[in-house]
Amino acid sequence: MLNKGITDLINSQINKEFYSSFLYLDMSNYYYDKNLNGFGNWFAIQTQEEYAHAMLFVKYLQNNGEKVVMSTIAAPENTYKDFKDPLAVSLEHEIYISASINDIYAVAYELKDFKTMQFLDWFVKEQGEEEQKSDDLNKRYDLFGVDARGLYLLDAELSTRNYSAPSLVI
Ligand code: OFO
Repeated sequence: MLNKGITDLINSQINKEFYSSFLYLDMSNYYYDKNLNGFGNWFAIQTQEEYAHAMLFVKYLQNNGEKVVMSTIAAPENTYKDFKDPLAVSLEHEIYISASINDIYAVAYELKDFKTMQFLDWFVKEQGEEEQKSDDLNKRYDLFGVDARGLYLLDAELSTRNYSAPSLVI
C-alpha cells in the first residue's frame, strides 16, 4: 500500500509520461514529414522510452496494490516554426518533467516513504541524463544544423540511434 497523496501523484505522472511519448511522436512525425528521417528516428526512440517510463510507474502502483487511473492525454500543440523548435520545446519539457519527479520525491521524503524514494532514484538520474542529451542536441544543432551540409550530416548521425529498454527492472 502507498499513501493516497503519493498514489495520486504517480497516477498524474503516468499521464505526463504518456503525454511525453505522444509529444515526441508528434515531433518525430514532424521531422519525417520534412524528410529529416534521422531526427524522426531520434524522436521515435524518445517516444518508446517515454512509453516505457509510463509503464514502470504503472507497474509500481500495481506492485503496491494501488489502482491505476488512466486519464485523457492532451494533444500536442503541433506548431513548430522551424527545425530547431522541437529541440527547444523538448528541452523545456524535460526540465518540466524533472521538476515533476522532484515534487513526488519531496512528498515521499516528507512521508518517510523510503520505498518510493528508492524507486524514484532511477528517474532522478534518468531525467538528469535526458536533460543533458536534449541540451547537447540543441547545442549541436546550433553549431552544425544551420547549413545544409551540416544538417545533412547531423541527420545521418541521428539515424543511427537505437532503442534500448530502461535499465530499471521492478
Ligand atoms: Fe520520462 O523521461 Fe524524460 O521526460
